[in-house]
Amino acid sequence: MKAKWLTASLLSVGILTAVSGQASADTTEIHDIQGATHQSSYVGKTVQQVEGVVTFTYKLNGAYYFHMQTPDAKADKDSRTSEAITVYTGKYSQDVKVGDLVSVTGKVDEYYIEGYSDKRTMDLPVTQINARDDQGGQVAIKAENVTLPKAVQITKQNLPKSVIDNDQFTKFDPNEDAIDYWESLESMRVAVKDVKAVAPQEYGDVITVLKSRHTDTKNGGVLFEANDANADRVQFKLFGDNVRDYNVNTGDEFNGTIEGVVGYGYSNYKIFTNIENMQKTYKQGKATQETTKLKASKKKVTVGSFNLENFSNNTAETSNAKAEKLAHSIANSLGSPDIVGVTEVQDNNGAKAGDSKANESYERLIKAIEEAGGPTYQYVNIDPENNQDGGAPNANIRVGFLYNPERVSLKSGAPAGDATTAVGYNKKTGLTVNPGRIDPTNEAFEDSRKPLAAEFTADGKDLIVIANHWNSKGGDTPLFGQVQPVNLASEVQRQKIANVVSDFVSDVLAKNPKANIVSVGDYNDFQFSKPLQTFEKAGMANLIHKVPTNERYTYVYQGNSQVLDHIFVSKSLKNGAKIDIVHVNADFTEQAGRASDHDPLVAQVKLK
Ligand SMILES: [Ca+2]
Ligand SMILES: [Ca+2]
Ligand SMILES: [Ca+2]
Ligand SMILES: [Ca+2]
Repeated sequence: MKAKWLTASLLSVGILTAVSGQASADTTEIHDIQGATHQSSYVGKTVQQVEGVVTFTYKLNGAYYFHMQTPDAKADKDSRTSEAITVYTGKYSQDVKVGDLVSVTGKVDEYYIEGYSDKRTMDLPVTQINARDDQGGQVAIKAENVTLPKAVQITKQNLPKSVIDNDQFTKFDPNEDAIDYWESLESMRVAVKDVKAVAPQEYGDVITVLKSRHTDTKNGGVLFEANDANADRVQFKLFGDNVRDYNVNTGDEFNGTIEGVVGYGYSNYKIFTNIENMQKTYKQGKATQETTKLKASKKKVTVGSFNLENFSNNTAETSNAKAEKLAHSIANSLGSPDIVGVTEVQDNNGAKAGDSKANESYERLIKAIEEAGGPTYQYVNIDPENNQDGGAPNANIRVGFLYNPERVSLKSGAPAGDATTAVGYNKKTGLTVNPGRIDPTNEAFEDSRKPLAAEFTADGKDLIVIANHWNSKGGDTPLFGQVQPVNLASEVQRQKIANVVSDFVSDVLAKNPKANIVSVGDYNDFQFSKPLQTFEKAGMANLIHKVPTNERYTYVYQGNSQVLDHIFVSKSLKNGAKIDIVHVNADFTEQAGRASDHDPLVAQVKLK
């Protein structure tokens, strides 16, 4: 069941009766406003002359903010109540600086400062005082160069390890729930010593864990698992120049103490700090881009899978550098697989205009692979109907195949399918259209990619390959969000898609139990998820289970290493099948060589 935190917390603290008389002019302290709760009981009230020391000043999206914190001598004895608050001053910067003791008058608000368009229904708000002088607010400086309140040390002892929330906000227990822990420190000065990055820098954020904590992956990341969302990740939001160009990769270390203030944005609590504080403690880690260990074999077929992250022939949107890096990955890092299932191939002009033809996009990639030393691939594609398959408007992302004609051929006989014709299977002749889309008019695929099936021939044997790009996780509520437990809203459609693709392979396997089938792509879900377990039950073994645990990820989301891209094989191919995830992207920034947000993978099978 999902519970709205707002309702739960309102009920639990009984704020409807708790506030009367608290907002008198000279006694209101920040910890009164914050309370031991996510939702201030002062919302909507004007507070007068609240005092605090300015600890951090910044500008976000054209608006000015500062954090102020109660001097230590006046703090309450309750570690659950934050002693700091965010002050919003609007379009004009108040002339305050770090170390000023200020007195602030303004209206208390729980505000969604920074986030996606759905932040009001997904995220947690930040308690702030609106001190805009054009809205009745006032900020007065009482003293300068005041000693800053002591930073709270974030340590292995006090940082919750495994629970984000386990009580739907009915209990405010910062010792147990990470979501309450960070809220108890909201806007406050904190310090953390010795951390290591579990993701590459992105959008100016660096996500870490304490250095003393074990990590799971070969490059130093932490795995997202069925019962472990790594509650103890520590995220930094960097301020300063060129923070989005800061080259931090998974496994890099920060040795020393980093101080900052706690904020929240884009679904996560973050420590706001200046980039210099990270730079002066930085030590490069050991992560390097790798090359597949699978050795080519004349008797076996290799099938790769690669999400190209919006690749088109529009050089204003897809740079030559990106094309070259993707091509190098396919030709060299993946060892030029005989067949590559590709996702997020856009139409020729990308998002610039409609028209879903993609011949130039494929030709661009094929030429780049050739120039990178790979074979001259051919491609298999069905153009979708314009703007019917989701993704960026007018870009018409779709799945397709590259294949090396020196190694495999597209099986002849059946006509090519089109955007709306469903592919079927005949035991004697194979796919009824080749290539063909799987049940493309089924409502399961509304505004999403239709899987593409193609039948190849290698050494006289037939192989059906399916390329998938199931609907994204958009719509799921965030881990550190207002809906607890997390609501996997997007799984509903993926389950429908899983059922349709499962029906297709079940039909093939019923007619031909020995059929060679490989299904690849970006399934946008985990090996332990219900949709992917459904697909396994249809007779498709997920080769991901064969990948060593420390390499079992193709994507890093908010510091959690996870598998979204999978390769499944039918029973006839399972024995002896090999798989390798080739880590060239997910752990790395663009400066370090990232070409896509996903790592590619490759499997090797012996056709029966
Ligand atoms: Ca307190
Ligand atoms: Ca708060
Ligand atoms: Ca709890
Ligand atoms: Ca287009």
